[in-house]
Amino acid sequence: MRLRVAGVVGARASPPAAECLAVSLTEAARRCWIGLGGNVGDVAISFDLALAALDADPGLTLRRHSRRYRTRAWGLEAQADFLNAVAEFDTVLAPEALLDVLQAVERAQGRRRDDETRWGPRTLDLDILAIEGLAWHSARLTLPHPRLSERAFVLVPWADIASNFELPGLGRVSDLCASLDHSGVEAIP
Ligand code: A4P
Ligand code: MG
Repeated sequence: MRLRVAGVVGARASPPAAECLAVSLTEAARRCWIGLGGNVGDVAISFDLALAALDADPGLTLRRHSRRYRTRAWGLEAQADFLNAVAEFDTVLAPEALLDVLQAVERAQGRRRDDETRWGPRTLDLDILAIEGLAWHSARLTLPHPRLSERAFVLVPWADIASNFELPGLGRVSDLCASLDHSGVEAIP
């Protein structure tokens, strides 16, 4: 189909709009990885509902997800253990549009950012870990996620599903994962 369209483009000054749209949507789909975390309420159910809501979004297709892990709190240690996982999607959304979708799903699962402290307890946290082939920096969003290489609670589940993915300038997920202490990160049977 794309070859046929390319032939048509060569034969005409401008291809029909529908063909242009089909080509640009095909080319815009990118793989991305979302980190899920939480330690308030029934987090396992929040994860199920969040994955279903994200897969139902027209801009996202769920490909697979990691096992779930019980993890010792990082950053602010005097709080309950977290549940963590990583999910892989294909997306046609622009990076900040993807962040908007994630934050809407967080709110639907009871997240109230105004009541929180940084790194403190939360119902559901959805972080964009990386979008393949893309680096991004704005006031709202940094990609790849700036703190991921310090976090076993991200890298251990990520290595379940994308151990060979190479983060430019940082290395492979499996190598980053191997360089960290995994204590306090336990797969849930
Ligand atoms: N933001 C910038 N880049 C991104 C990105 N790549 N993905 C901005 C998502 N958001 C990004 O996020 C604050 C703001 O960061 C967002 O509004 C967005 O505009 P937040 O989720 O409220 O995070 P935070 O607590 O302020 O800080 P940070 O460093 O992003 O923390 P995390 O990653 O959210 O960590 N311990 C364990 N064991 N497991 C956990 O899941 N999570 C946290 C919170 C602390 N300790 C934990 C865990
Ligand atoms: Mg976050």
